[in-house]
Amino acid sequence: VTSAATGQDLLRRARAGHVPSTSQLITALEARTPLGAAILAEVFAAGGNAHVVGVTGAPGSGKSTLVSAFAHELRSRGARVGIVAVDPSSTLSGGSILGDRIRMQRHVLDEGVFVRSMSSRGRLGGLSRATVDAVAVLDAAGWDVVVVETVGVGQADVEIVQIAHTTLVVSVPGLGDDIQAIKAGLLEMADLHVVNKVDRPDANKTMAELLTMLHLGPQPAPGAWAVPVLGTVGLDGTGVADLVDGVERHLEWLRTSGELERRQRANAAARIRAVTRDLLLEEMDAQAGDEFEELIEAVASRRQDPHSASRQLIRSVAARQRDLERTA
Ligand SMILES: Nc1nc2c(ncn2[C@@H]2O[C@H](COP(=O)(O)OP(=O)(O)OP(=O)(O)O)[C@@H](O)[C@H]2O)c(=O)[nH]1
Ligand SMILES: [Mg+2]
Repeated sequence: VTSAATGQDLLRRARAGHVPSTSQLITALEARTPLGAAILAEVFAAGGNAHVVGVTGAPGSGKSTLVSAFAHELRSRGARVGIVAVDPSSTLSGGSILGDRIRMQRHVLDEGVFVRSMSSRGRLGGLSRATVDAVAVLDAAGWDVVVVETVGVGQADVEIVQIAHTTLVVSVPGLGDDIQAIKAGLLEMADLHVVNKVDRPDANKTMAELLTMLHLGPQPAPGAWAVPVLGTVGLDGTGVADLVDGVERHLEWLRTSGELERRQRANAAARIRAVTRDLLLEEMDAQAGDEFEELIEAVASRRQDPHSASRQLIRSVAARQRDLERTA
């Protein structure tokens, strides 16, 4: 049996609702097995129906707890929910992944919720290709809503916007400095602001501050999306029904305003760029070993400049690719 046939089999079963097949597909893509490579095109072609919701915000703001409550509410409305939790690359935690598993425990017996934790270890920042591929698998397998949780530091937040249709930025009451941090990086990327832990003091103040900050920006044009600020208690589900309403309203707005197509094009462009960059670097490492060493010498001794060295490498990689394709 070829990898492609096995892959098609897995995809067919995943699409029929077989959860272990979904899991195996994600693993195959993550491990870059031949099966994974063989099925990627079909996975991609089968997708495009899921509502992808990104959740980001400061560490410990309650994202995982909230995502769990969010999934619970969606389940009660009949949706099947896939969750991809990207663990920060921290060596401290295994703990954090475990924590996510425990918080997500209530869903373990529910075939309508799928939870996958992934480490972002080994990345300098940003979403790994494995994360993006996991979202593609869940989408292809027919999960209605796919939630991606990333921790609110660095590049991953910027990139979550590139795969999510709707981005939630989670903050918590009472941390004045955090609001400043949100102002710096996360304010513009939120489609909905969530202030979680509103059972704590100063919740109203924090929500008011966020609203003020949003109103300091340019006034939304007529027909534009007005970013709401919603309060939640992830622990007991307070405010979560309103949050789901808001997220569904946002999807509706994306569809009717034409923004959905615009975002899909922007996402496609970002993916092509990211994969091209990754592939070039990989190919360079895999194929251009000796030439790379020579160029390092040449540039270090200033016989050659870095630009022309880089161009030369890209040409070599391209030439080798052509050779490979001809012999394949
Ligand atoms: N008081 C209160 N505590 C909460 C609420 N939601 C979550 N917590 C607590 O906040 C802590 C962190 O929650 P997590 O869900 O792990 O937060 P997180 O943002 O996913 O954390 P990281 O993924 O590690 O960044 C836990 O102890 C939760 O029990 C809430 O609404 N109110
Ligand atoms: Mg978490």
